[in-house]
Amino acid sequence: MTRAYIGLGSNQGEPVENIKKALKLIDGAKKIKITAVSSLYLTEPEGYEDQPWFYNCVAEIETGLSPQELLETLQHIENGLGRVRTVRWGPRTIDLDILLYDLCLVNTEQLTIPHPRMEERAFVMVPLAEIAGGALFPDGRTVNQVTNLLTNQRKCISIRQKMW
Ligand code: A4P
Ligand code: MG
Repeated sequence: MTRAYIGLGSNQGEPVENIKKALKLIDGAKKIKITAVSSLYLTEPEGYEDQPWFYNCVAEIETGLSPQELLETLQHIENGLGRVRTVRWGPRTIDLDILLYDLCLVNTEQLTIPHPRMEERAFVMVPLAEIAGGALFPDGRTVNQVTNLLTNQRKCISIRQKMW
């Protein structure tokens, strides 16, 4: 079994419900168990700013799936929750990103792990640090160390403690 971290985000439809449903589907998927979930955060949009604020959280899982299999499972769940891909970085019912997968570095056409933009994003690093401050990046830095280097000032407000 491998420990991995998934970033969840939603800003369309009913974001809190979308995230709750996604967590249930992740935990119910073959060879995945959720072991921790951060608080829920209300976060200022990044990348494409003319869209509603996001709801974000991070889940820790144990999985017997390979990184590629995990991506396929998460995309299946995204599609099941009605995700339609339009604008890159634009509004979405649910976005599920693989942040870290043990200490693995993955660089394929479909998959980059650690997630390439996570280090600069408060909406990823703050919830991740809440549940896994001591977790390691493949280069040996801890999540807390990377989080302390954040210069991004976008707002990230904890709004609800128990999502799981
Ligand atoms: N892909 C590559 N690496 C990964 C990975 N580690 N995890 C590929 C998941 N997917 C990965 O993703 C596009 C492709 O990325 C996938 O087909 C997969 O093969 P997508 O989910 O279809 O499209 P996207 O989410 O629009 O693009 P991307 O690049 O994943 O966007 P981001 O970086 O996830 O940004 N602001 C706030 N406040 N909160 C947010 O959650 N999210 C985004 C999306 C922008 N701004 C945001 C938020
Ligand atoms: Mg994505």
